[in-house]
Amino acid sequence: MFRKRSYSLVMTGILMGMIVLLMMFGSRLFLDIDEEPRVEEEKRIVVGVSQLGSESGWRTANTESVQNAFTTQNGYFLIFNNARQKQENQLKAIRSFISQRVDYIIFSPVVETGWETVLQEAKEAGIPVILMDRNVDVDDQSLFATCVGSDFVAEGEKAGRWLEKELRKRGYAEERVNIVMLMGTEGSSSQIGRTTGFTSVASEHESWHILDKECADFTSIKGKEVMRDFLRKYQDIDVVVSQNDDMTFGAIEAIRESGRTVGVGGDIVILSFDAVRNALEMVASGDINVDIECNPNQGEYLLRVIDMLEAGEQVERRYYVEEDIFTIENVTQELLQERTY
Ligand code: GYE
Repeated sequence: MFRKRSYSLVMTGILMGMIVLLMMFGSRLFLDIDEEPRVEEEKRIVVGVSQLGSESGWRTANTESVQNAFTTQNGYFLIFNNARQKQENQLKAIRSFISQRVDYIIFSPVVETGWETVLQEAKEAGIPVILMDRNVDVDDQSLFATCVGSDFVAEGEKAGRWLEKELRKRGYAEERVNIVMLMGTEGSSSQIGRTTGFTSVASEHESWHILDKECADFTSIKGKEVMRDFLRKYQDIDVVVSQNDDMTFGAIEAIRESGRTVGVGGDIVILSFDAVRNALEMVASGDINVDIECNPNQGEYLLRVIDMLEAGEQVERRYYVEEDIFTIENVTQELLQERTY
């Protein structure tokens, strides 16, 4: 009896031991399986990107460049938000990035003013902010780590210098030239810079008359509307300076509908900005006289900046992307084929 009980006790002990071992081993297995990706995820750098909208071909290319850079393969977790051209949406997105404790905030500010409070909040949370494409107008420069984008004043000046040369070439240097300007989103860096750059060159020429300048929000629809108004108001427009390709497409439609012609050999000279592929095709066919390039491929630059910040290196206050000028003379078939946007 005694023996029997001790036998069953031993058996129960062995059985329990086996169950415990199985549980330990089994749970170890499960832990190993889902622990590994969790470690990987932990190593990823979380980046919150507040894109200002999707108003233009340029913007679509810029978004693609960012999304192609901040991939999981590159070690990132990207939280992307499109603000649809509204500052309040950007403020909301940035605040949500702060509450999610992202590692970096990248944002393309729709306008330059009104960012102090939210940038202060990011600073207090210890999250570095990198500006992309456009700038902010703040007194405290420590509110952002750096900016990656274009020199918009230089772009505007390039347009002015090109017109100067073109008029000289045509023998019109001293004659009256009537100019209208289609401007981008009011208060945005690209609008401010391109306007400043172009008007500073214009102010050197007494014969240049800027008849009007109006905002058309960088969109094709508004570009067409504003151009239509200009054509109704002014009979003698010689030059259109349009601050992006999308507005240019709309403006050219309006000009043609009014019975006038554009481009090389046409009634109205067209100066545009961005140089997306559709526009470059129109440069090649002579419909747009000149396109001042604005480079949307900023993802790679942003990756490099974050690498530097991660390594504790000092970063510059600004990084400018490389940009060119296109006319019928240098838009080749190869360039058009290579253009990814
Ligand atoms: O030129 C325009 C876009 O800020 C450089 O914004 C950017 C401008 C670009 O909508 O197409």
